[in-house]
Amino acid sequence: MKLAHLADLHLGFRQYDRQTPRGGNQREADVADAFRRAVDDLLEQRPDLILVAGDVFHSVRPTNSAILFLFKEVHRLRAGLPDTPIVMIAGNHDTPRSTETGTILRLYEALGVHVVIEAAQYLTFSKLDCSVLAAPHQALAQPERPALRPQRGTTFNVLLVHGQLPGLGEQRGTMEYGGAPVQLEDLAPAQWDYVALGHYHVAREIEKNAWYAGSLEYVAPNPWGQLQDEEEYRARGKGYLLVHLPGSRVEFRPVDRTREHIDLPSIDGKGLTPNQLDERIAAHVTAAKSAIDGQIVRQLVFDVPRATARDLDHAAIRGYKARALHYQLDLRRPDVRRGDAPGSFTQRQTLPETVQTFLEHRPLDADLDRAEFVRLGVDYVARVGREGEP
Ligand SMILES: [Mn+2]
Repeated sequence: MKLAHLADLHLGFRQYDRQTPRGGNQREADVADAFRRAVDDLLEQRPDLILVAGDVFHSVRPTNSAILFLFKEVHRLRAGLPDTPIVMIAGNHDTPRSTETGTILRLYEALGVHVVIEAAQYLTFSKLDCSVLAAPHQALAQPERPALRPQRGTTFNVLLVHGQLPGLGEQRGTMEYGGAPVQLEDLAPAQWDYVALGHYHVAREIEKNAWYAGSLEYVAPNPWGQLQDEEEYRARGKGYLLVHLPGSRVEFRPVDRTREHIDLPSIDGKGLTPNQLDERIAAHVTAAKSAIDGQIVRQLVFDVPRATARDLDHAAIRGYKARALHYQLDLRRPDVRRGDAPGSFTQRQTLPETVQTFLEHRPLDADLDRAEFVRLGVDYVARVGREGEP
């Protein structure tokens, strides 16, 4: 049999204030497009079983447009693959803090999706001679973690789980806060035909038969670090996994993205005049391997004194910002130790910086303004800090 393993769709994720012609958030549309392309590919590949390993939505209260979008796409899967069961578990992003809040994921049960939100649950698909133990975030976040072991009433036994294995994404801040910690011994990959993991956003083999599928788009945290993680693991961008059982041969199915993340080569600003730095920045824009227009671009510059930053050609920088979907000129002060990226844990951070990094990644309801939320949080911490001063 052939199963499809998807994870971390983060539908409804929003970023930057660029709008689509219809007035939606452009990045939200990008994330939706990636999933639509994955559905297109699923309809061609015709897996016998589809597993979605949590963080279906970016927030517990997604927008109506995100809810409707998923409804249409699941309906498309149901119509095209009527005999293929779909199993969805909740991740840390779509687990309500109180049970009374309820979860919109239940809506998709109306389309025949098997939705598992709280306790771990065995689902048996007798036609496939396959049983799935679905262990959502909530099940693993309990102090008493359930033993994740197969029942062995079927030929195939698959574990579907949303959790955080130690040691991943620590170097570049690419592991999200708030995941349920899980140990490899808890999962016991040798006991299973396959272990489908969600939570870490980079496709990653843990064991031959245990994988993180990764997200379908460069959603938070730290997409630049995710690119570096991919390079380290020789992962091939974003996509989902097609797993052939028995033997768990894993096939990565890349999913095209609407736009690229372009990390321009970093610049050492030490000793450069504002004019010289302007020239280097401009040269990198010109030399970018694909034009920056419509892309998401970062230019890191180390060792830039405040006065140099002030006297840069801000009109030119505004020009780059207008061309790209997002152009981030990341100027680091001379006293900041070199880290790979913002949010990198190798940097020593002040308390307000730590709070800022945390709040920037904390799951939020869709109707909250994150920039304002972060600003308020950092402001409160800074104020308390000042109160302690003489
Ligand atoms: Mn996630």
